[in-house]
Amino acid sequence: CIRTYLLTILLMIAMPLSMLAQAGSQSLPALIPLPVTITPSTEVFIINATTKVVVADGALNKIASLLNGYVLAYGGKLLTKVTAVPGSNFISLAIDSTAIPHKEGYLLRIDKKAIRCIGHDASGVLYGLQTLRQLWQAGKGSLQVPGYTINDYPRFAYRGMALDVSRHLFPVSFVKKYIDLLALYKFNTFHWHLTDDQGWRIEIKKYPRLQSVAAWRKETLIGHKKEWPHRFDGKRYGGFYTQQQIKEVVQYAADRKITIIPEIEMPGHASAALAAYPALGCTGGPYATATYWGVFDDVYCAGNDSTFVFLQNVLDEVMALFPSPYLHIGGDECPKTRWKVCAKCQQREQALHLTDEHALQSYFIQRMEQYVNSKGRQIIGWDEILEGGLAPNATVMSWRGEAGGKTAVAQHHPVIMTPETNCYFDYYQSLYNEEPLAAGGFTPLQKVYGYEPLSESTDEASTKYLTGVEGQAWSEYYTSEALAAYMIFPRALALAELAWTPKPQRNYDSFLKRLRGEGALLTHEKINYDAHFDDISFTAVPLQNNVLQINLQTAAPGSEIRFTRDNTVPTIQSALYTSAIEITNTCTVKALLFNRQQQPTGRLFQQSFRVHKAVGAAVHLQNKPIDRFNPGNTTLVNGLFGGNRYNDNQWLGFSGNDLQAVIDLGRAQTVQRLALEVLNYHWQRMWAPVTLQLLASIDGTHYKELYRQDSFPVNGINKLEVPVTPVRAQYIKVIGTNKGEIPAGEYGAGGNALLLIDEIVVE
Ligand code: NAG
Repeated sequence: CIRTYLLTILLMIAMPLSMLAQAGSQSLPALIPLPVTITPSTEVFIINATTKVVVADGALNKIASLLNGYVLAYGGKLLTKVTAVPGSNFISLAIDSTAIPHKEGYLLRIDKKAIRCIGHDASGVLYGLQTLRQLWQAGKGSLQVPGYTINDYPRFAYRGMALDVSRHLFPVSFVKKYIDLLALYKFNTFHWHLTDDQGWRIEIKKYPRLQSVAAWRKETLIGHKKEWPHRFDGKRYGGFYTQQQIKEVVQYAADRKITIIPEIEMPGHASAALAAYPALGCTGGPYATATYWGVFDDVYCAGNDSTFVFLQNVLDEVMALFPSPYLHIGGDECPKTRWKVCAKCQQREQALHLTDEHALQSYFIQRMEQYVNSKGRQIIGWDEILEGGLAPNATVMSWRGEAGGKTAVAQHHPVIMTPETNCYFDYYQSLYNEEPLAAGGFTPLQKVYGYEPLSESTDEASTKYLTGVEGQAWSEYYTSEALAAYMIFPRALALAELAWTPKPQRNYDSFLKRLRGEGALLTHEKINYDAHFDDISFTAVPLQNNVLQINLQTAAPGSEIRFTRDNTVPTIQSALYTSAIEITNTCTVKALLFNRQQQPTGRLFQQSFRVHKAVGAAVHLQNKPIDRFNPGNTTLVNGLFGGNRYNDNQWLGFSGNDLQAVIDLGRAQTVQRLALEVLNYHWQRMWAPVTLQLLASIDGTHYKELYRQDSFPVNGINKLEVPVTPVRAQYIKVIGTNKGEIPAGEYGAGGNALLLIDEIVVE
């Protein structure tokens, strides 16, 4: 079609330039996201006290004022706005949708006489200025800008970041700062998660108890929920944004070309609202605003019409505050426990011939969608809204992987991808022990950067309905502004580049180089970002004959790694890492980075390896692990134990089938000890096996049971160390019976339990 043709032509023009930029990536300016094309020149423009801002177009007045704010913040002087173009020393802002064909696109030209910023629209102009803001070097009273011609436009129309203010509340000042940063990195959507079990954060005038009751919780859980017994801080916690504050934030965001999508959760995650208005629940309460994290059985009653009246009234006030064409109405994690036994819900199901509670949830969402649509707005929901049938006009936010997104695309619904494996910024970002407490998963910067939405599908429908990506900032563990910033940045920058920059131009090494430059800007913006992205990382490769090869890596330029294996902290005298280390005994490798001045930098790397008889042995699995937990069979024998950042690529997971692994030691040996780990973490659908058996065989046919265990009491990682009467064996078999279907009343009830296992130690 003509569009693809034009696109191809454009790409042909764009490619050589961008490749030029790539080739000289050494000299790429610290721009994030990387623009489509950058052409450097040798000229320099100086922004000084006499520089004029040319704004002929009234629509750009506010943007010109923003520019002034940025200039002032970086040590420049207030610039005078004019309408006529002077001979030189000016920054001109203009909209020209013919010259700049892409929505939100811009052309920024910097030479010694002037800076010209032309946008397709006002957003484009603003983005040009955000690029400018990343280019200039602050001086005393003036700013130096290196000469460039930059032609730029976004890859995706939807570029979002969320913030959960229910679990922890952040002041308006923080929200504004966040919006500033989102604009700086060319995001155009802020998804504001305003209600949840642990607190209702938006003033709704019609329902004062949402302010006096739902906005408050008695106390807050300390640590992880899986730790037992639970400990609470004993401090009443809460608050909410007044409608006046919300208006102020909405305006603030609009000035920065950011749309705010408010989220009002339904039918689940509703404990706080139910605490205020117990008649909205199936049992009538009493209920309390939740004091810990997770999923709660008490949800809005779907059989009670007053639930819908309440939610419609709430949404009326919400729509009056937020001009966004989209409203997020949640839809995730709604247990059906109460609905199953609620007379009103059952009556509704019968009256409407609904097959089950999923259909009832679908009815709930569709009824709300109808209402929202009748007000000229559209809904967005988490991918659970697919279950039981999608509401006709809904947009799906795919978080439990990409499956929901793919299904919705196939049904021709718009989709926003935010798979938790790559886009959840409440997960740990490194395997270092000193990371602050976070949700269980592991999402390092590189994994965010490397995400490619719908990578396998190239058909037109997929690309057409995939509107963009979003990063999630769930705040269970964001106990302060500084911690929130630490968890969100720089992962949000990786996402920004994924959302904006053309796919062929994305390159992690180039990103890291620019990120190091960007650090100064983030520091200037007083953002407590996580600066550990150059820390040492490692891989462990089991070789034959029980040898373990350890590779240490860092991207830090000009740094060297020194390491020890004797448990001491490395010094400048310790061994220099030049190539892979081969270890043949159980030990802890400690390593440190030393800079050009031979000073240690970064955090101390330490990792224990258990070298045993099965390291490097062949592993045969009877059943295939599920994709999400299938880092390869050898991870069972690589001397490393899976950790509590359960997607650390060590655990092997089985869903809908049993674990049956056979380790072939290559020759008969004496075995006197076995060890392994299984994970029991029900809130993540992870269930230890019903029965675990360890067997040994000399010929691979006749097995003898060495050990059997039927209960795994630890909430979390169950570590088994099993001394056995010495036996000659070449084959070790491990059988774990899967829990199967998750029982009623448990998280994910009715779905498949996950059986996770790591490292089968044979000694
Ligand atoms: C999910 C919940 C969310 C929670 C988060 C923590 C979604 C759509 N729902 O269980 O309320 O804060 O994970 O990672 O993410």
